[in-house]
Amino acid sequence: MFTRRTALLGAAFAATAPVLLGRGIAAASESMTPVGLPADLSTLTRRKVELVRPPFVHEHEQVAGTGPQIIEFTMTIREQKMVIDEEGTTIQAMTFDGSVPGPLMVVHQDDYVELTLINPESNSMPHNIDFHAATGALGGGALTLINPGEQTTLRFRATRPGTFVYHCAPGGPMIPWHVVSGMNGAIMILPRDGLKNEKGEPIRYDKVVYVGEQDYYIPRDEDGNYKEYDSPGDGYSDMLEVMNGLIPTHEVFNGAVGALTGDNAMTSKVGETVLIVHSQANRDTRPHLIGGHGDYVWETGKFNNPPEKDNETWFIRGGSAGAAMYTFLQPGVYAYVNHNLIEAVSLGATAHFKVEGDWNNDLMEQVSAPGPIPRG
Ligand SMILES: [Cu+2]
Repeated sequence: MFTRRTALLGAAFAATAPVLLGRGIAAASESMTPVGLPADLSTLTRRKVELVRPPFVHEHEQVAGTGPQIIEFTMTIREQKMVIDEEGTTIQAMTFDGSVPGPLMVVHQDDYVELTLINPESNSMPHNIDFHAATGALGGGALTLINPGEQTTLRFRATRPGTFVYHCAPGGPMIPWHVVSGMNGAIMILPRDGLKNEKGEPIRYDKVVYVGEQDYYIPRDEDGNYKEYDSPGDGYSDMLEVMNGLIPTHEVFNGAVGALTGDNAMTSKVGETVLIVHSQANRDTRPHLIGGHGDYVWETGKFNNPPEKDNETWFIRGGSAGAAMYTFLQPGVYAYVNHNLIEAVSLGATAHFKVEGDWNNDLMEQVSAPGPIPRG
């Protein structure tokens, strides 16, 4: 039967099938219902978690207080126009739960992540979700492709601890287009007994923040002004052209230039230990905290590996999420940047931490203020 579903999905895949076949991942375009023995989860308890907007992270225990559980999440896909810089440039964004990046999900190793993904009728595109943390079926992408007006529930076991990206991956050029239109986020899977330092000793954070870095490719008109579109589909071919040049017009934290600076700055205080989870679903980046360090850094984000220590800058590979832990030692405003400084200053990849507390003159002191050179 020819339904609206097959019509929409058919349209999406007609454009993308040659690319998929060419790369040998044709399975992506076939509807697939895996057959296996039903998993017996009857002894597990369930817990519902309300997701929150980044840079904030939902409440969670660092050390699991129980055995593995089924953790239930719901995300609604929102296609929405967003302003992405101070000049009012817009994008017809595609988002998980209305934010770029989507919310950070936190579970423990061996928990079951059970996500209900909703694609409201008001949207225009099919979407899905590929969890880098999950095993099989394109990270869940093959099982979650939904049209506007549909929803689906996916469950996977969080077998590997670490920070991992999730993103939309509907096939062919739709994949990078949806990702650079905002459809990405991260999940943090904590070891059941919490994080550990390089000696295997337990360490804790007082606060966790989630910074999602986003490259945008906004088309310009003949006069060089950024173009606006009425829907994501309207801008598709123009944006594909800019994307294929591989030079982003914007490189931002949490969806827009200034989303984490000034009044939107993240906050901390001297003596507080902050875990910064940083994802980039598409492109390499190199976070740096100006005037601070990474006390412990899991560059690749995978907690079974000992953290690096005392980093000045760390590398987040495109398509991954890393985690850095730092205890602030001095008050002030710290810029947290992508240390490609052109991207930080000219393209937008800058955030601020406002840190309260007392200055430590032993760590740094202005011995004499700037002034004229004394005449000899
Ligand atoms: Cu999508």
